[in-house]
Amino acid sequence: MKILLYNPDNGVTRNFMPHLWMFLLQALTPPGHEVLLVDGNAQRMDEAGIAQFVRDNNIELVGIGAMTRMIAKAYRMADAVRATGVPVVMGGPHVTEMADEALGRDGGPRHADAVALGEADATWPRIVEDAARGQLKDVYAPVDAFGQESKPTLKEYPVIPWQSIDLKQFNLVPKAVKATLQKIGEGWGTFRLIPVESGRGCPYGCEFCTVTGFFGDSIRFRTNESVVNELLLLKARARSEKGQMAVFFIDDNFAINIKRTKSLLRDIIAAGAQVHWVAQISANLLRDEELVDLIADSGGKWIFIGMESIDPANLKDVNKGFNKPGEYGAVLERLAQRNVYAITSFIFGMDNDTTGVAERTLAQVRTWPPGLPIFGLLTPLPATPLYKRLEKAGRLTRPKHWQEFIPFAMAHTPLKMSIEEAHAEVNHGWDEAYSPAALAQAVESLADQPLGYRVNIFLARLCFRGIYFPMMGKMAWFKVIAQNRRTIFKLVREGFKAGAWRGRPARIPAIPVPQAEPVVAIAQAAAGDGRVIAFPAD
Ligand code: B12
Ligand code: SF4
Repeated sequence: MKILLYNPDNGVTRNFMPHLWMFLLQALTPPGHEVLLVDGNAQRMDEAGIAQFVRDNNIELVGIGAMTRMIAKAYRMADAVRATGVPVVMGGPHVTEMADEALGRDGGPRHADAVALGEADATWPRIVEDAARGQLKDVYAPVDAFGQESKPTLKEYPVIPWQSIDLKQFNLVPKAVKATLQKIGEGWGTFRLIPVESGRGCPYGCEFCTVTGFFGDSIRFRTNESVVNELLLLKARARSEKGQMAVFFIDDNFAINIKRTKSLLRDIIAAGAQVHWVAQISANLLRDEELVDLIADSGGKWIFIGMESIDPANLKDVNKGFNKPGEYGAVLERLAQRNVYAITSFIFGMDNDTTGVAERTLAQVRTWPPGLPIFGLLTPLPATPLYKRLEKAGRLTRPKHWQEFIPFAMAHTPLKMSIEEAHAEVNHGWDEAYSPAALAQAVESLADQPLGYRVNIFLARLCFRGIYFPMMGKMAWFKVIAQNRRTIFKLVREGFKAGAWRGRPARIPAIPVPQAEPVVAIAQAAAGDGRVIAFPAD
């Protein structure tokens, strides 16, 4: 059977990273079937496009996975596929909670022939075999022989054949400069950010988050050996094609068991499996100096920290009281001393927020080492404790907000400000944090560092700007470049000074950039491609 696994685009940005579920299910597909992958963020497709693709490639089963925010598009694409007579199976966090919606059992139209609930590692092979026999069931639940919910232990993790998977659609290096960049250093013809998981589950149960409900509160880990081997495979692939590879450890809290994280990082170092990596770690776990040393030594460059709020009352409200705003600055300084920087994520529209929350937050951010702040709005995702609380209190203004997804739009009214005021706060946060003045200041704060570091933070800020202000197309990029011309000219001028790119850094480069390339060339290359980066609110 020929199977297509499809992930819909998020409708706003182009994602910088493929989705792990596709590679995982591909690796778990029983022999004898061919699996094609299409990530809508890398290859945009509309309803007619997917129907054509299915017909042209004689696809016999389509699997679609989606988060809540892409579900409306996912349903439209599923409808288009089903209209061709090909069955659709859907999975992922949204349909797990809203299976009746996907199956048309809630009075609405049916979008999926079958739904895979929860983690599908064990059910996917059954789904494929049933589909091949033409006997798909409506619902596949991960249960053991006694009907009890069962979760994969991850001890027997499949080997994803990174050496042979077609990764063309995920190359972040624009085609126009690929050949030139291939010749620089060890080669920059490709640059990919690859998702790797080392464990699943989170015991913290923050009110707005689906993870504890979906993956459970007990954590399961892969063996160190299996993670190290995967990194070695990725490194070998990058080397063989004269390119670069970085890894996003997508664990929800990569250091949730500090002892185990340290042992994994030590094993990575011992095996020479270091790659540049990004991971999500909560601030409370970054108090450990030895852990932070190991993060830096094993290739850690950016840590995503779900700070959410600088107001302890807000944090308590959403069951995230373990975050201590008073220690955020020290945590970031500890990372920066090792040249590890942070993506700091904030949520506005919490119940204790009042107008001016963005400016109060920015005032704190400005006192910290340079990083990548991101701002979102509190969103009641289905089946979360937050959703249930707001529903019970009759506070949901758009109970099925996912059916008409609007980026950065609230679905309930916060207690101390209006929805419009909350939107204005998010707008102010992005506007100020990514203004030409803020970008110049971030670059300036690394004045004691070799030029490459300043180029890194500048480019990273430019890309992150695109999460809120989509920069799709050349014109949008040229406008941004024009607005930031002073900083660019300054960097270029410095680039021509003898020794500007050398010097012993007190800090290690953040995002790897080919150091010999003038910054304008890199920025223009990015402009041609228009790709931007998006990160979650933990
Ligand atoms: C990595 C990640 C991202 C990446 C994007 C995805 C990517 N390229 O990998 C980035 C960093 C960009 C991101 C962004 C966001 N994310 Co995110 N992200 C994650 C994270 C941490 C890991 C995803 C992952 O790979 N998991 C591991 C795989 C194995 O699990 P899985 O995807 O669930 O797949 C399994 C099953 O669901 C099932 N399955 C999944 N799909 C399919 C399809 C079929 C056909 C079948 C049969 C089975 C199946 O089988 C898989 C194997 O068991 C998850 C949390 C988590 N632990 O999952 C949040 C998560 C998915 N993100 C979430 C959210 C809310 C967001 C944001 C909206 C946050 C924000 N406020 O901006 C943004 C959206 C940005 C955008 N522009 O799209 C929520 C989604 C909840 C929901 N109900 O939709 C999650 C669950 C985290 C949370 N806090 O609740 N995210
Ligand atoms: S927000 Fe992060 S720490 Fe909180 S439950 Fe979700 S994954 Fe765990």
